[in-house]
Amino acid sequence: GKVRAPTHIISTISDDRGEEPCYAGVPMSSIVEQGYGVGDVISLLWFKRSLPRYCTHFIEICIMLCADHGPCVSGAHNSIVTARAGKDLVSSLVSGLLTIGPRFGGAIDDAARYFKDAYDRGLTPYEFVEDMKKKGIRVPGIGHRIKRGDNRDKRVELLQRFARTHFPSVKYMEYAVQVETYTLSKANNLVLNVDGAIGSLFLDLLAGSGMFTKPEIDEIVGIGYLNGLFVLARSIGLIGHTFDQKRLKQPLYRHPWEDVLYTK
Ligand code: Q5B
Repeated sequence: GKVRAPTHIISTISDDRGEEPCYAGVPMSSIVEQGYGVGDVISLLWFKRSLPRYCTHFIEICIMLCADHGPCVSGAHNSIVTARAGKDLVSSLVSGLLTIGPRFGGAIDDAARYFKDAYDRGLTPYEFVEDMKKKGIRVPGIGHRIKRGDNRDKRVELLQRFARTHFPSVKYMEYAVQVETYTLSKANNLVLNVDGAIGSLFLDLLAGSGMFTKPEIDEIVGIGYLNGLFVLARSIGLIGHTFDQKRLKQPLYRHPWEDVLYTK
């Protein structure tokens, strides 16, 4: 019989060999004609399944409200400086993206990991936070540079309101809120931030939708899919900041001496 040459790549999410590209087996004509949105496309290409409308709507809300947070945040600042140095779109974009990490925007996966572990082990918020403190680890998803207990992040409220209305269960999110109540009793800046809200609510989506098995949830949380939401969303804003600087013909950026503490 025929001997198949060994392949060097395995791919399971898309196929462009036929008349039209397919995402997780769904042809492009269905995607367009049935009015799929970007949440559905993410479901197909990241999770390899069609998710219920409330899940894809939630994904789209995450994308919309993480798309930008003004010119002063780390990512936008880098993109602006890079664009003003005369670099191209891709360079400006990636220079902003490279700031996404454990302190800025890239705490979603760790928030999901730590909240899931603590909730599943039945730790009280007090035990969880104090245990993290003993280990010298900041609670991912908690804390913000400008948001405070008396100046909450509206984005977090919007996500919570949507989930309380549409999700079958919000047990992980309610746990994160209890953690926030405890951390706020320690310091006023230790609010549940947008990373923590998305991390905890995505756990609720995974566990409550009935679309994922327990091993699949563990794999998604273990691999770390969720920072991808912030990376994807914030790319929209970083591209916008790059175009803005070029449109405004802004000169090379140089930081003022007065704003540097020169010391030995
Ligand atoms: N402390 C976010 O810190 C920030 C603590 C904590 C226990 C914590 C910090 C943090 C975890 C990572 C995280 C996502 C670096 C943030 C985002 C997107 C964004 C951004 C934007 C957008 C802020 C003062 C005291 C110290 C600390 C203690 C702080 N956080 N303790 N657990 N989590 N969070 N990142 O204000 O005793 O004085 O030494 O790492 O979730 O990135 O808008 O900017 O859309 O673009 O610099 O919203 O919270 O505070 O470092 O001066 O700390 O609080 O140990 O205690 P800050 P620090 P002490 S959302």
